[in-house]
Amino acid sequence: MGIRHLMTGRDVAKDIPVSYDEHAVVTTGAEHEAAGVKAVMVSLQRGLTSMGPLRTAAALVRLNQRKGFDCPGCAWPEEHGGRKFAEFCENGAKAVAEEATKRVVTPDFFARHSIDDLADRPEYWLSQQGRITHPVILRAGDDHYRPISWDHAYHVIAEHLRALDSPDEAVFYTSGRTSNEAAFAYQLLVRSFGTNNLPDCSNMCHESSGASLVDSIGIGKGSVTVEDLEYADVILIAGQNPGTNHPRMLSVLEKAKANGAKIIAINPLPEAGLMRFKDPQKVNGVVGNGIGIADEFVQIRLGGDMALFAGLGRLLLEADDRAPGTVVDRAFVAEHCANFEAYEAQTRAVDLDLVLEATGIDRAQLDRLAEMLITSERTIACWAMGLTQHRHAVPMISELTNLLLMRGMIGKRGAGVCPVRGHSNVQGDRTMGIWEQMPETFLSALDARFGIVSPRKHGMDTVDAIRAMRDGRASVFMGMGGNFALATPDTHVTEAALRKCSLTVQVSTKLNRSHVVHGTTAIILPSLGRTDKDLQQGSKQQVSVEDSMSMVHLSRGSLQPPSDQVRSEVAIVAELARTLLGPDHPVPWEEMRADYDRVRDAIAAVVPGCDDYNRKVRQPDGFQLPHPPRDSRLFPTTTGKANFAVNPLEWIPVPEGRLVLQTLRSHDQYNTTIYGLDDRYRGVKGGRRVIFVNPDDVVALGFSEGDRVDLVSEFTGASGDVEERRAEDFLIVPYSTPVGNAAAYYPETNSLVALDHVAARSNTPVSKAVTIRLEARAARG
Ligand SMILES: Nc1nc2c(c(=O)[nH]1)N[C@H]1C(S)=C(S)[C@@H](COP(=O)(O)OP(=O)(O)OC[C@H]3O[C@@H](n4cnc5c(=O)[nH]c(N)nc54)[C@H](O)[C@@H]3O)O[C@H]1N2
Ligand SMILES: Nc1nc2c(c(=O)[nH]1)N[C@H]1C(S)=C(S)[C@@H](COP(=O)(O)OP(=O)(O)OC[C@H]3O[C@@H](n4cnc5c(=O)[nH]c(N)nc54)[C@H](O)[C@@H]3O)O[C@H]1N2
Ligand SMILES: [Mo]
Repeated sequence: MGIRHLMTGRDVAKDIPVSYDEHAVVTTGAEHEAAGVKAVMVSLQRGLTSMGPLRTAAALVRLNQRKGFDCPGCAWPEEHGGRKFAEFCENGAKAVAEEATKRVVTPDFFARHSIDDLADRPEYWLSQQGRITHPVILRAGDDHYRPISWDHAYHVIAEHLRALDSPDEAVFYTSGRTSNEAAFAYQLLVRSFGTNNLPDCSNMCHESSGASLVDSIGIGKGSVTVEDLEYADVILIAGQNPGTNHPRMLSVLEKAKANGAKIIAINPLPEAGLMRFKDPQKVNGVVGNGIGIADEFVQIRLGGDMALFAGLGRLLLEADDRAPGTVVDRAFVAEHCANFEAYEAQTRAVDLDLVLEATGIDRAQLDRLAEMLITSERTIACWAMGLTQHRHAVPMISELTNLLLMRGMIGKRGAGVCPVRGHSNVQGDRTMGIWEQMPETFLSALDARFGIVSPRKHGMDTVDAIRAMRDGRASVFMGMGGNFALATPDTHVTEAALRKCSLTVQVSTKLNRSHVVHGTTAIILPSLGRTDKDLQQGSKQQVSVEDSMSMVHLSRGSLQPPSDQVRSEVAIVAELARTLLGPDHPVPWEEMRADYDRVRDAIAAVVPGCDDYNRKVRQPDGFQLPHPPRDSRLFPTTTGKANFAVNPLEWIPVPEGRLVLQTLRSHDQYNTTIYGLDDRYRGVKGGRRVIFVNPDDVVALGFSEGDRVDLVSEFTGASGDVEERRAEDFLIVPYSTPVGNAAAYYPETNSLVALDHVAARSNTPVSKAVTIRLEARAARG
């Protein structure tokens, strides 16, 4: 029997275990195919358990439909030409169930659970308590969050912000679910207040892709559309696990294959979605054996991709020597590219033995891959966190772009670069100005539109913001969504940094670690999510989002929000702005809150490519933002051409007796939100504290399957000293991964990632290459 909450009529969480044994892990052997009937069953089951039958039906019929809401799962685009009924996947359905759950976290909940009690709870438990229904405050010295009125909450925040010596002592984080309207309003508030401290989740995600692509092609976004994938001859998928993280991509890949495309999967792990796939939307997918996705599975060593791309570059140049002009697209290179000669000189000298060592693959496979690239007339390169979260991520991605440029594979049908974004609107948030270093053109347009003076000094990104809070240079933290405490690296350092703040504010849908790791005063502001109906003064509002392929379209939530005390992110920003900036501030905050069309008018005036925004987003499938390389082979770089990048070759040798660890997602989580304790595709059930190790390493390091170990990371800091960090008690699971390379789940392993271990140029934490040693639990007594 559930307890009905009086105010909302929703069920209070009742069936989440209060504690569970994280080591009750069962391994069942990895599955080699993704989706299929099981996926549909899992999604329906999750929906029914957390939303009940009516909300499940209401939610799933509107998911990714023209008049419905954008899936809060990933940023993979919807297909055009009339979206299919039920364009959803298992993990999209889980993301919806997670948000549209009927469970609620009420003021009663906070009265029952002290902050110390909550701080001891596992993240899974916190995630599963339900939607937050009321604004609450934890006052200095108090041990419970208590209800607070919205107005009072805004006043407390404004007082803390005004008390700072400089606006630069405040940090305004954004996660990637925030709509374009909310993001635009938020950056306008922050810049009106006087700082560019706008770190976002992208700093930990595709920042390396942006940094690399801006140099290479002049714009930090992907150059292909979904349709392009269907025309491609060859699709590379490097460092991405689409079966779990972008499942709808698999149906597009299936179509591409039916049209004759060959797929090269470059990954240390044989991920289920890359090996075989059954489309749950199709009868043959449901009953048949599914199709093998990868034509070539390149089981690469962690961080070996740069060497792979450089080695392929050399083989392509040599093939061109044998048949001049057939491999290198001389006309494209001459007309559109700069720095080819330097690239050619460096690439001809690449040591192929080193390439084989760095990648761990054999020469025959390298030759086969080169042949595939040579014969392909249309090549697309897709990638995600396996490339972006390395020390050499930026040059690694540039090396991949070099390969495409050499063959003229940008700005034509069926070819191009495709960084596959994570959060459903992370790309849109950037377009709207969530960035600590927006260009002058954007800032001056913003100033001209509103008569404000935006600050010009660049702000802090995520890693710099943690350093600033740690060192007392920033003391107010506000998070627009996300889970800063747990998504960031070096958990102990980050938690201590947040605890030093005078105020932490979280705008959230659900409870997470960032609510219990708090400043002296802490406030939680509950916000509407993507699926919720958004009424402002009785009139229904819609928001817009941008997907991974620059398509912008509307999203309309339709479900009953968790309580009448939950506000939209736009409303929260506008109301805070009025309190903080005063009634005479030149931005018409109240008008924008009351009618989001007014926010969109401003977007049209300020954001490049968004003119006539209100009309264009209302087109049935929205509209596509301009992309000069894709649209007309124009490259807005410093040279005005596409630049071949020349960088010293880097890779990751494994020190003696050590392993290089990647931290990644299970099939049952959304970033720090843990949906469940199983990773079906990798054969893990009932727990998350596991480390996947090559069977030969298990033996060589003196362990056996099922041993419990501590993971100790070793990082050489600036002083030259080796710093150690420890994550305790993981179960060894022998797994198919290259010798010397291991894998374990994020966020349990974030404490192992040193704050200073970042990608050169993008400052992205190196979450995919942590040097560790294993220590037997028993040895420590
Ligand atoms: N269901 C679900 N969907 C999600 C998310 C989620 O947590 N759950 N998160 C969203 C977000 S924010 C993001 S950014 C994306 C993340 O999507 P992914 O990037 O697919 O996520 P990861 O789990 O980090 O997986 C990284 C993949 O890269 C491989 N890899 C690791 N290191 C290397 C390397 O050095 N070289 C190569 N070639 N491969 C490597 C890993 O084996 C793994 O397959 O997904 C988004 N979608
Ligand atoms: N070790 C390691 N660390 C990583 C990564 C990794 O691969 N390895 N990946 C990195 C990547 S790619 C990313 S993107 C970051 C993710 O970092 P974040 O985006 O900060 O983390 P999430 O876990 O996605 O945030 C989940 C929380 O967002 C809130 N939320 C959800 N929907 C909404 C909404 O609509 N509105 C509001 N206001 N709040 C909402 C909920 O309260 C929920 O608890 O983590 C990074 N950290
Ligand atoms: Mo991400």
